[in-house]
Amino acid sequence: MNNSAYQTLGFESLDGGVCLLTINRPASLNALNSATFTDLAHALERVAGDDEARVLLITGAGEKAFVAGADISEMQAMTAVEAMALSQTALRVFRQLELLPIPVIALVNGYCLGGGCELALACDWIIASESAVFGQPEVNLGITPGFGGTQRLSRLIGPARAMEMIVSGRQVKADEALAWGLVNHLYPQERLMPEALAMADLIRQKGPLAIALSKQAIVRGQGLDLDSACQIESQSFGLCFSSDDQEEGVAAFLEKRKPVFKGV
Ligand code: DAK
Repeated sequence: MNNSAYQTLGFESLDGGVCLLTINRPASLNALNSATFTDLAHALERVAGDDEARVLLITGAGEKAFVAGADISEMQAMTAVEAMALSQTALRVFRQLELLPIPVIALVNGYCLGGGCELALACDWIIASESAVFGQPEVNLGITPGFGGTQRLSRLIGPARAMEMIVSGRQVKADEALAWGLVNHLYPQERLMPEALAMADLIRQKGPLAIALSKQAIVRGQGLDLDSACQIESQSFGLCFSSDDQEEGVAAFLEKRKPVFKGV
């Protein structure tokens, strides 16, 4: 069912708790403008407040691009103060995305450049079509990445590879992105959505609370030293033992049946 009311996004609730967000500005290869960030913030609130939501998929409309960057036409007349305000908005929205309590998968179906690559990096992992192209080409425009790219890209693929991508602005093809660990899996374009839905189906059968706590430990642990990060894990682990889901999961295993999790 398409229940989208957005100017720049498609928002659909599919069966099995799957939410699908489609960046929908195909005439500009789904470039992110200010309206997109407003729409995204609102849509993410909806997802966060939806108790039935289990997985969020994010993709781009059409077959040519996931997102070809921030909208360059909007940048032309921007003052320094406006540019920083936009960067702050984008950082806030991408962090909102990163902190959702459900897994978020980016389905990269073509160009994934600049702000588009930064959007994909704020998702939990990326799957891509074999023809996808990644890049941080901001240096071509005389600017730096401004939506978290210098940090999230370095953390994911290491500083040397991130440095190469960012200072050269070169386009990285899908197979290289896979080898570098930027992408988890590559599929033919037409398999991208079915494979994402199959993964969503697998996730949906697991305990939602355990998923939310695992995700939180991974995301919040990224910025911490090992000892502090492991403390988050330990507390999450302990918390699970106050949940119905933990009782159900263990009982189901011992009774040789499938668990029925409720997320509490
Ligand atoms: N913004 C606006 N329009 C774009 C666009 C973009 N990023 N990318 C493509 N388009 C538009 C094209 O202008 C064209 O529009 P029309 O001429 O048809 O009206 C249409 O999409 C189709 O594009 P092309 O005709 O160029 O298609 P091609 O197949 O020939 O080339 C391409 C595809 C992806 C290689 C090419 O379009 C391209 O190089 N696009 C730009 C890629 C890029 O440089 N992206 C921006 C990276 S920089 C900020 C913080 C961060 C950022 C910005 C500001 N602040 C804090 C203020 C981040 C910036 C970036 O993302």
